[in-house]
Amino acid sequence: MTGYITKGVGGFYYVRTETGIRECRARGIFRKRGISPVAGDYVTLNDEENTIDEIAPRKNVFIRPPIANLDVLFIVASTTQPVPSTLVLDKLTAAAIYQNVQPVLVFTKTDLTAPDTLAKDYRDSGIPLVFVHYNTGEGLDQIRGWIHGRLCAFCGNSGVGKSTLLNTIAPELHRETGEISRKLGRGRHTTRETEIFEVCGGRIADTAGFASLETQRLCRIPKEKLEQVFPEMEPYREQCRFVGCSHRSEKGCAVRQALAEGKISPSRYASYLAMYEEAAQIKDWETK
Ligand SMILES: Nc1nc2c(ncn2[C@@H]2O[C@H](COP(=O)(O)OP(=O)(O)OP(=O)(O)O)[C@@H](O)[C@H]2O)c(=O)[nH]1
Ligand SMILES: [Mg+2]
Ligand SMILES: [Zn+2]
Repeated sequence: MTGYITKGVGGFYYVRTETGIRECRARGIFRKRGISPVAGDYVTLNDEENTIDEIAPRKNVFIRPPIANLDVLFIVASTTQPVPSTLVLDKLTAAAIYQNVQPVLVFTKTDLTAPDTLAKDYRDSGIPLVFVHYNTGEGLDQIRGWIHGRLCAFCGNSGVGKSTLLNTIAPELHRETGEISRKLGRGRHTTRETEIFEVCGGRIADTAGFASLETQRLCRIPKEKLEQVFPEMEPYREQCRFVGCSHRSEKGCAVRQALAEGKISPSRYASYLAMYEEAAQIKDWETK
């Protein structure tokens, strides 16, 4: 029988199969090989022994939070309180793309402050944007559309409105919102297991900890690869005069030309430069 892992707790794995959820153990062989099954893994079960016998090749895998085969990462940011740092958003979108995950930027609290600046910063980024407005319902169908048929997760700072959004699109999850979540939730959230729920014709991984994605080793992007995780550079980077152009100050740089012509956003380009400098400081052995 085959299925996917919805949750792993204390050596037990809960596998959703055609006939419902099965509680299983993993075969010892995985530990010997240094592989641990995680939520999102597609697995083959041994029906007699009730063990996971095989893990299908993964599209991607994260250690913290533990999840595999993620399709979409919703990066939720608020137009006001807490005001987003575009550098943090750009690191998260870059880390997602680097791990073969589609980032989707979701802007909340558009009823309080118009998202004009953010809209301008990301208009040409090549990253899908969703503006959520609860009074008009704007954006909600777009979110549901992204979830349909995919495994998705949400990340973003405390207070941006992740739980509020989840409660609107999937009320059955009963997320705590506002002060209550922050007063009661902290300790529990950090240790909580990843769990996958089926909603809106797709799946949501209920997980905490993607905020630190950019600091994780798996997501450290070598400076030469940074141009690949800024989708808006794609049309220009082949046109630079020098092969291996780092798009920082070189003569004949088509990316800088596009920046000068207003085709690439200054805030996105500033993030590229900052990330390039950071990546240049990391020694090779640290990225291995
Ligand atoms: N006006 C307005 N308030 C919002 C919106 N989205 C969320 N809020 C409010 O912002 C506060 C924080 O929302 P939550 O959904 O709890 O935020 P969260 O991202 O889940 O926060 P953590 O669980 O701490 O990570 C709550 O008081 C919400 O009612 C919005 O679009 N407009
Ligand atoms: Mg919350
Ligand atoms: Zn260049």
